[in-house]
Amino acid sequence: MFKKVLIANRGEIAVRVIRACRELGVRTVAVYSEADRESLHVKIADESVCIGPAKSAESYLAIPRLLAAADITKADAIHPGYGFLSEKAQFAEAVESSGITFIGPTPEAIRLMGDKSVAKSTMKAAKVPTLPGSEGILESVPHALEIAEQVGYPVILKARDGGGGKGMRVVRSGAELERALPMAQAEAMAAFSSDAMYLEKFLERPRHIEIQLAADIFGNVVHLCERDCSVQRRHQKLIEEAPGPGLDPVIRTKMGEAACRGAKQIGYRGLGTMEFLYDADGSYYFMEMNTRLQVEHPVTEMILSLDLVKLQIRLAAGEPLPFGQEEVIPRGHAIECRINAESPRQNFRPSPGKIESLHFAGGPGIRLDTHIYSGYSIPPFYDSMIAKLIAYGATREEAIDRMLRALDESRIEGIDTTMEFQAEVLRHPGFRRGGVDTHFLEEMRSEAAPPTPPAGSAPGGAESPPPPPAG
Ligand code: MV4
Repeated sequence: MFKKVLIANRGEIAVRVIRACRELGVRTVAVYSEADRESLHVKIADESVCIGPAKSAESYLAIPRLLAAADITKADAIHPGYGFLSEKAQFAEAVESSGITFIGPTPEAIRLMGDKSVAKSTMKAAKVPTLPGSEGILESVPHALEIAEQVGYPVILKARDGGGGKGMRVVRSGAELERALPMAQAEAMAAFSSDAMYLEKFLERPRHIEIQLAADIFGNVVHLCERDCSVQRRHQKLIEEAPGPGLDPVIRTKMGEAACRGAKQIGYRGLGTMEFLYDADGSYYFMEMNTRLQVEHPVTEMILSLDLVKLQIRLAAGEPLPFGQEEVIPRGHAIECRINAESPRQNFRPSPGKIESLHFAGGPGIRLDTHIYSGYSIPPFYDSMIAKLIAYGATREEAIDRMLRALDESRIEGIDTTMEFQAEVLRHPGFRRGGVDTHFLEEMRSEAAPPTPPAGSAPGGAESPPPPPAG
């Protein structure tokens, strides 16, 4: 096991990783920017190092500064958390070159899955279902038109280096494609410094179902049930749950096995998540793979009574998976609300500032992962997520009721949060019924607050402002 882990992150995930290390008897190093001096992760770590100014590019994204901090504190491993450098192959490489263990997959696996087009063809080769579309990058408008004709409209244009919906365009005709491709390319170029695009069949009303995976260095891979993350706003998840409501156990097993097959194909190790689009008829298609610990990992932890972060650290230290697939038995239901410092009534505008007073709910089945405390000032420079409230119950009904009870009981004064909005979602009959798709939120919002947005607008289209990077 490692002696000392440096956490190259901030906020609730830095706190979460420090907690796992503490339980493993591993010492911890927090790094922080000048804006995060008073952050909880700095207070609870064994040691801390200031790595630069508030701006992420000069602190949490500055590889030489992180490596210097690891060097002076003699850390033997680095945990990247989510966001920031967690999926940068170059960072994993630089860490390993310094003789430090990167708690995550190999740089090769990160690079392979970072190219969404190569990721898709790799998964197709492993017989993981994928949507029909271009094999590789679109070369020209005529090339794109030819493939779209073969596949049949509607199709969706996606950026090779994208993810999270940026540079995506839904296209319903050839004429539209001719106009949309150059625009999507320009958007991708601005966002990712590459205009490489691919195309695939567009599913009108999918659910976002993702499979949690864990792999050791000996080639063992297990699937750890699924999460349903369909409740999203502008590609930002707001509510996640596990297991997926109403998912057929046979399909669950097939999806899990497909995900394991894909992971084995690339020699994957550590924690990872395969995202699927899930159609109403029970068909599912690989979308992308996240090669990091995810924000929503707690819902999986709750239904499996498993500490995923401790598992991740043990796997990175070279330990074998401590259980087999037959021992993975989900029990009960868990829901997570991502509490953001935002004003739902002002189009979810960020609401940083001082927390004047704070009371969080507790009681049966309630868990809170957060770095905030009474008197803490939320800096305006980073992601607006300030806490994750997780409710567990024997049934989905019980989990929903507990979440509503906990949201109602919790008080955060001094800033606006998304809590009331999430309560509204949980009370909605459509959500209670279960199995909502990725359009649920926008429809619910247009029910409540007309006028309705223009119909048929592309996901990840010209909406603004872009959210800051998160998990
Ligand atoms: C799709 C799709 C429908 N068909 N691909 C959005 C984020 C990016 N990772 C992929 N996304 C989508 N890809 C095909 N072929 C619909 C979406 C999508 C979506 C997916 C998951 C969760 C929320 C979403 C919201 C809008 C669109």
